[in-house]
Amino acid sequence: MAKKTRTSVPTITSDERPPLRIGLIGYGFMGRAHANAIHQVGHFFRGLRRPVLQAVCGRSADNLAAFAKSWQVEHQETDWRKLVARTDIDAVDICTPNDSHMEIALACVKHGKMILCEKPLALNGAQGAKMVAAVEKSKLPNLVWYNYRFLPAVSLAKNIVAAGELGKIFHYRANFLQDWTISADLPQGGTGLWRLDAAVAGSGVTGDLLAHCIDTARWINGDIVSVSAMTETFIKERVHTATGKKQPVKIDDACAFLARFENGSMAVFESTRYARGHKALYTFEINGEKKSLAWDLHDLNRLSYFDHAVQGDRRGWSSIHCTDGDHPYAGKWWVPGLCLGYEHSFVHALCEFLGGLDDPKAEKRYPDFRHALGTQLVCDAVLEAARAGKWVKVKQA
Ligand code: SOE
Repeated sequence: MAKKTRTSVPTITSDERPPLRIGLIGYGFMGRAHANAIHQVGHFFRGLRRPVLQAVCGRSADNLAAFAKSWQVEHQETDWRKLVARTDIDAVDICTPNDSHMEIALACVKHGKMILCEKPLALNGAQGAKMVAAVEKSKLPNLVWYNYRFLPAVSLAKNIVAAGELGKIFHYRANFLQDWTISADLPQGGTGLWRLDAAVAGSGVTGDLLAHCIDTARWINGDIVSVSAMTETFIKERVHTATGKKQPVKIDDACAFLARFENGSMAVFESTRYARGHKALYTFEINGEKKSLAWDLHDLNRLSYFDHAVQGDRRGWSSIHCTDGDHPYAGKWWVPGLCLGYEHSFVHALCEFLGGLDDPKAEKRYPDFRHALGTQLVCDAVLEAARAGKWVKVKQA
């Protein structure tokens, strides 16, 4: 049986603490996912400091007003510097494109705000290291929203591995497959398409998708020490929305890498935006001496489980539907058997962060800036390995 580890189910019951007033920068897809988490968390995870979406910031006043109305946000700003400087805000949630994470985070530290930052931490490890130095010096709580680890089945996989049930781990493999950039007519840059512009995104699938796989892998299986990689940019030029002209595409459309973990296990990771038919297929599998585990985002409540101790004609893969009261987080929602979804991963991330405010010495189940820097350094090493065509040692955070 997996040892039960803490999911920040809070012990403090007083409601007298002041609310945690959050200012959200960015109201796109991630802004909605985070706003939903801020609204939901207190209804299902009681006893936490109550988060309030106090203000929202974005560049288009019309979109901003619509977002504020829909999510009942009292204050609006069109300049992020003003939002960060507000005295009625305790924490800032950064949901902007990657090239602005560092500047905003450093300003947050200056103004004494806690930070919740969308992934990846920054454009690269050098930026990430500056962010880590600043938040650690200030001692301000900080989180990076690597959300998938907070799904019950993924958290259960972590608990099973942490309890040593797999024995020696031999293999880790993960995929994150999409197909939304296959058309050569798709421009690069601008709302929604900044992920194709290397100056804004930092990298392509490596920082956007493999970073999720790396976060989960490092959380469950420990540090990655060396990598060898190949990347490809299938469409070499795209019209840039800023200039209207064709410009070279500098992101990686696809990346496959091999890795060695500190614990001696070996790994294969693959990600692409050119896997026709796949919209967002994140899968991983871990093979140990005694057991194996496998998970698939398209069936996100299930953890597949193989136990070598089961002998004879009953031996085989079984499937745990992680919706029962003793599965991570699940018991706080509905009755056993009813499913959770993608959006719950963000609610659980926030729950862990808020729980950590009450009990800073407890085991941290959420990725802070330092953990996210470790992930960023793996991404940097992967890109360097692909460029150089050789194995690269990963710098440790
Ligand atoms: C890209 O399409 C994307 O939205 C990522 O940016 C997210 O982090 C991932 O969870 C889903 O895909």
